[in-house]
Amino acid sequence: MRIDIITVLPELLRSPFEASILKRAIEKGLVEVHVHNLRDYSTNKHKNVDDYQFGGGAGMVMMIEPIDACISKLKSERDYDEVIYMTPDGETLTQGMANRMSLLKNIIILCGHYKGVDQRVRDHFITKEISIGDYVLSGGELAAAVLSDSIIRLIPGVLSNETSALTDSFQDNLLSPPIYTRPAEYKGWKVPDVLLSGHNANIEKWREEKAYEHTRNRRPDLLE
Ligand code: 6GU
Repeated sequence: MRIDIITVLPELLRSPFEASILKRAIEKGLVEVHVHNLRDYSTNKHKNVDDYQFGGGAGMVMMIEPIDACISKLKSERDYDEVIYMTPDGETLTQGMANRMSLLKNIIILCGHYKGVDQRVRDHFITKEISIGDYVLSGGELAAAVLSDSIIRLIPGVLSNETSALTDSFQDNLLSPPIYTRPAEYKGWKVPDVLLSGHNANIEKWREEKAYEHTRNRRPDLLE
């Protein structure tokens, strides 16, 4: 898979891909992440990428020309499955969306900034608009990193057996059960006996019950 991220703040999109699972996925050649500085595609001598709103109103708008230049260059080099715009009024990201996107070959992610992009970008270039939740971030960069992480970790070969995505919270619309490691007792606080029993069927049954109980308490909406 190849992910091309277009942003006015490329520095915000370095470190997420330089550690741990995402770094290893890139090193293994399972994903390529290319970050493009929108300013490099500015079409005027001042290197502007934003301008005042028509009709007035506070806040700048990302201009269509640099975005068209960058997206068109990328599209001339390969086909893209989706051109995604990160915006708080997009469709809220779910595990199901991440699962489906992990099967794609090439995607572009455009990070919104300032007040957002000229509507014509959304009308003519964007195929999918995604939000990561009902709160407002300063820009789409952190949201793009969240989206990329949620997708990349699902690409076959990225996670090892020990870190398998199959037992993650949300993977079956269930939250994860409690987990423990050594010591088996700390300050009198004990690990549940069943987990030390070595009886795999009982352990599985316990985990399933706890997952349901936890989901019922915290996120009953997931069980509906
Ligand atoms: Cl994608 N962008 C911004 N700026 N804020 C957000 C978001 C995206 N998703 C949730 N809040």
